[in-house]
Amino acid sequence: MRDVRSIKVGIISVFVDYHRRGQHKRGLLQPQAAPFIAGCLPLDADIEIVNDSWEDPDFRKRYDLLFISTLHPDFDRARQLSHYWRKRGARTVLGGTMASAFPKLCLPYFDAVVVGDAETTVPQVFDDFRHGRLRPVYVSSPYDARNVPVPRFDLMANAQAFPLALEASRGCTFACNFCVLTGLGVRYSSRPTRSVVHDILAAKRLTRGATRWWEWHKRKTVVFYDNNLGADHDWLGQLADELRPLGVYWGGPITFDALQNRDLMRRCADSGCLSLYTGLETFNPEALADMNKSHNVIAEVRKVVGDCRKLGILIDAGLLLNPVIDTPEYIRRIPALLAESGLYVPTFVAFESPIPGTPHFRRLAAKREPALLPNALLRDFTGYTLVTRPKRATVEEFTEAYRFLCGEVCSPRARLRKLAHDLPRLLSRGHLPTALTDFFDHWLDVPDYRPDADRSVVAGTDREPPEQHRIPFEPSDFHSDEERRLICDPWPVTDAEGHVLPQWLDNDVVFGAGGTVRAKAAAIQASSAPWPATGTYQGAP
Ligand code: B12
Ligand code: SF4
Repeated sequence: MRDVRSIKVGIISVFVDYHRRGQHKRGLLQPQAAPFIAGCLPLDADIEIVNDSWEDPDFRKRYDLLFISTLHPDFDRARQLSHYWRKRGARTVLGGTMASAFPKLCLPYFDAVVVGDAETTVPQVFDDFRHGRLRPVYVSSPYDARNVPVPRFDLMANAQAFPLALEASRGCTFACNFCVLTGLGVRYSSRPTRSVVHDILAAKRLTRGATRWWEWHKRKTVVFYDNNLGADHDWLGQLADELRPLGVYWGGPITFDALQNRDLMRRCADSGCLSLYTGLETFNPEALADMNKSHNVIAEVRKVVGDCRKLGILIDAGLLLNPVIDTPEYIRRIPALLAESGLYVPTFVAFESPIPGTPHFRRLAAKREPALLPNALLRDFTGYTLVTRPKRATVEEFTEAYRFLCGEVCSPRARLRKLAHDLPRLLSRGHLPTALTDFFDHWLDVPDYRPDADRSVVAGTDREPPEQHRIPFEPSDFHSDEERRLICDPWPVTDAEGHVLPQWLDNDVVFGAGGTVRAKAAAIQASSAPWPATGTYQGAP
């Protein structure tokens, strides 16, 4: 059995720039899986976190045990990183939504794959590794708030804008068709509000040395990384009441029904809430119904945004374009609809992406006529490359309208109009911190999601992300050309006609009612057949 302190542990949150510029994304939201996983490990373990969206990994480093977290479209890079470090002696463990949805596909490229949550699995993985008995698949136990560790806020404090970052609940009560959570199984649990407060105080302590004197915002701002802070209105009200004495500012994601609850919003505002993000998705009722997102009420958007602003809460919203329902005419009207609602600038505009494993994906895959575009690669499923065939326009018309929309809503004019609209209203009511947040969000930290001119933004033909070739492999890292291909070539999802490849239809729902892990998921055994079936990749020694 190895001594805990002698094991060099790495945790990488993989990132590929979905605008395909090969840039880092030092925005306000950073992946929090790594500090969370670190919190599940012994306190005296030797742990290093690499936040790939903030900075490149140091390829000279050596690890004994490497945890890798990835979303679906970043999986090509996750596979490459795993191979690189396996060749250099590490054992690698994959977790996250892609691993949970498709463990059997992932397994050949990692030493172990984790299905579900980190709390109960990571300690087992670590213990098994110490004893030299790492198993291929680990499946989490049902969510239990008592198992949630204090994240190691200290280990990523320098690689994110707001280090006081944590989850207060897990899951969501809704079941939007496009959502990865729906694909994994609808579940929701909240933590006792006191333990959330406990973690915030711990975060302040742990990050004390990691901020400079002028970075007061880092010490005073809490960002919740929940899927939906407002799934239980009573609980959120209670959390707000408990946050109030802390004197912090806070923000997080929330569903529209909670924004409509005026009393709840007042309690949130009184407790320091400055901004809330909501998945508005669309102004098109037909598209909303198609997404199964009936909790959004389009006719109420202007009122809700205005009411929250009066309380000093800034509402940010993301938009999705539904290629099956939306028309170019509708897309071109969006800037006017955004202005009418008082939103002006959305957090992002993306194509509704049928992420493999979701109900939306399965529904499109089941169509007799291919509903997806030909030669779509897994890396195309970011929302910033079109993968669904538009139904009411040609691909060119649809992508043209998308480019027009991005140009309009990212323009300095749209941002100035937003600030000219909001700032007098906020300042006249004395909401200075919210006005500053608004200014920061819409002037200083605006992501430019206008696609570069040489991108097609269409699956199968879009520009390659530069990260695809950025791992410094040695020729000796591969036994054969075929092995190099299996590791380095991007994974396809559809064939040359747009039919979904069969391996993407073989996945199971993980979570059952009440957050239980379904028997089928719990019984997943190590796959003996590496994918692709013709491949000979047997894993690095
Ligand atoms: C921060 C964030 C981002 C960040 C960082 C992304 C990242 N890698 O996490 C940025 C801004 C880059 C981002 C972008 C996008 N995101 Co985002 N994002 C989030 C958010 C709000 C928080 C993620 C987080 O840190 N959670 C807290 C940690 C502790 O939990 P967790 O990540 O869920 O991990 C748990 C388990 O999965 C497990 N786990 C995770 N990794 C590992 C690894 C190992 C080894 C183990 C053992 C366990 C494990 O441990 C955790 C506890 O159980 C989530 C919503 C949410 N609340 O999860 C959406 C979410 C992940 N994003 C989502 C989407 C759709 C997007 C966008 C497409 C949105 C858009 N149109 O711009 C883009 C595209 C991303 C891409 N690469 O293609 C989806 C899922 C996408 C997917 N493919 O799985 C989510 C779930 C939101 C939703 N409900 O739809 N996002
Ligand atoms: S409300 Fe958000 S988190 Fe909940 S199912 Fe819909 S998209 Fe997913």
